Amino acid sequence: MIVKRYTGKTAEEALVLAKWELGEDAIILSSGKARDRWWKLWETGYQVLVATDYPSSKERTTARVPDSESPSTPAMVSSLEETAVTAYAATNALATDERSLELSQVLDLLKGLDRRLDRIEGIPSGRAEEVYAWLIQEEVAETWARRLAHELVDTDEAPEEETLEETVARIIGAHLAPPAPISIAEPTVVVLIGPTGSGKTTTIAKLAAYFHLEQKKSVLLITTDTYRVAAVEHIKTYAEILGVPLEVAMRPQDIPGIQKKHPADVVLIDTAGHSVNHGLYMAEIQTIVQYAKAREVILTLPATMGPTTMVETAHRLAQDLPVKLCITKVDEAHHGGAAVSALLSLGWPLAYITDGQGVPDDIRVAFPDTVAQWIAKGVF
Ligand SMILES: Nc1nc2c(ncn2[C@@H]2O[C@H](COP(=O)(O)OP(=O)(O)O)[C@@H](O)[C@H]2O)c(=O)[nH]1
Ligand SMILES: [Mg+2]
Repeated sequence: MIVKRYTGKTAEEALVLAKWELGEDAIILSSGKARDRWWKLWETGYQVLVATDYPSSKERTTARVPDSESPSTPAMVSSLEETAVTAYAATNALATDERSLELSQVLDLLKGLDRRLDRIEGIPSGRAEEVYAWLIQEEVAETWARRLAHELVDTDEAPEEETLEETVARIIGAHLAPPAPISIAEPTVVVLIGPTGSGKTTTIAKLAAYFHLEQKKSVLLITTDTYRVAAVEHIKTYAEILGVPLEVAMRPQDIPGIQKKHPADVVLIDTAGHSVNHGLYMAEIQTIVQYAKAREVILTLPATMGPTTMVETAHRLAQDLPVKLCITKVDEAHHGGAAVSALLSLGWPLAYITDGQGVPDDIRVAFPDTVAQWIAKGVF
């Protein structure tokens, strides 16, 4: 009897190897994640432990059968292979029809795998691995890098002469929704929320400049950030330069009165940034959105944040509001992978990307191609 271990990227791949070498009568004794780390890129693989009675059935009879009187202990079982031999002997005791059922299940699995392998043949060799390595280097979260690379293996289309950068951009772009910038088809009220220093006030100034100077719309700025010294001065400076009114709302309840006093096509409301653990702030966001009758809530998140913090912060701040995202400071992030991983995990609409401190220029509508190229080429 032969008992052998086969390792592959997936359990199916390991099985095919086993089938090729040991033939179709081979029986799986165990399967699971490989313990060693030989598979460098993917880091983990799968292994199956397989037995066959080739070359001689005589060996079967020599396989050790555990003594039912003395339960096996770790000391008795010196290796995985030894366990396998024991298990194989036990398998022999199964009814023949049970064994053939097991074999037919394995064969079904292998047939499915053969079909999958046919499709894989169309992919340039090693492209999925190259894409995976690229994504990891760009600091895309490991789970997303793995998933995107696997999708590349699963897909039927593999355009010829596509460069690696183009492949990376294509698979990321396919996951991103069309951009969702502020709609000014009718008068609108927009509240910006986000952690401290994430770029709310600067982004408001950029948006105000665009709507007022380029789109020739009437714009009203309201700030509810009365917590920080100089916060009001900050936004006031922009309002004066742009020539748009700015009002300070000491309480959310003041907002409707202010809106009545300054009817405008676009009302942009600035908020203070607090720790997401600050319960009062979370409640205040809700109250501001309600009093302002806001049509849109934009959450600014810096690209310099880690993906996990980004996702957690987004969930905490957004609560159940219909939030659109604005990824700020992409010019400061050495790699775009963290932000893209967070975007992919959240799946929320992305409105804008900001890439500098400059008002009004450093903001753009977040087209999937733009974001994808950021990862693929490190440029916009
Ligand atoms: N590099 C870079 N800096 C930015 C960007 N957006 C905002 N900032 C800077 O980040 C700092 C905090 O911005 P601010 O608008 O005050 O954040 P707020 O606390 O959320 O209102 C300021 O120094 C801004 O100039 C950006 O896209 N890129
Ligand atoms: Mg601010």
